Amino acid sequence: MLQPFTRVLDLGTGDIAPENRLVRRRLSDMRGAYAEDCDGAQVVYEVFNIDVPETNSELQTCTTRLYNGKVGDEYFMTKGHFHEVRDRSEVYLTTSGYGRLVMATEDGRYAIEEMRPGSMNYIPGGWSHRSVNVADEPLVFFAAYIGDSGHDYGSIEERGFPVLVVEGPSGPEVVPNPRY
Ligand code: M6P
Ligand code: ZN
Repeated sequence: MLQPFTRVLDLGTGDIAPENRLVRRRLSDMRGAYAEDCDGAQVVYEVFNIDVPETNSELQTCTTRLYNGKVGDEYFMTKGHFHEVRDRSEVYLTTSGYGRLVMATEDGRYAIEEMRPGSMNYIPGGWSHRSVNVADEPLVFFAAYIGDSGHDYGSIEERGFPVLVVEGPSGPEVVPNPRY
């Protein structure tokens, strides 16, 4: 049995004190994710994790700080993943910034939900998920998911999501993904 514990989350920046593990993804880690080529050391997002055993009796929790920026007309976004254990669900709570949560099923259905301070997005089992920063400031959100979920990036790396979120003349637009 785990010992109870407390962490302190900075709602504006997403920093967790003390954090156990930091994942940092740069443009060079996102190659192939955008229609246009990207490369370089610029940081796209950071994930601050609180590590607990990866079992279905625990909840994994983390915050993501997704910076603002674009590659071509596509906004900075997370890689996106299915859970390895497909039926595992997840909850997001946005604490700062504005974005879109793009979700898709393996048979090609998709859903897009808004992310803004206070929004709680529920991601049911079976839906892949990617967050997209559509504003001029970092998007910060807290996530909690069942401990044994795992991350499966395979199919997303191959064909992406059914739709892309791009910057249009009057703001964010959802367009079909030609590669899907
Ligand atoms: C959220 C959670 C994490 C995930 C992170 C970044 O915080 O869903 O599990 O790792 O976003 O997304 P990705 O792993 O797709 O790069
Ligand atoms: Zn997930």
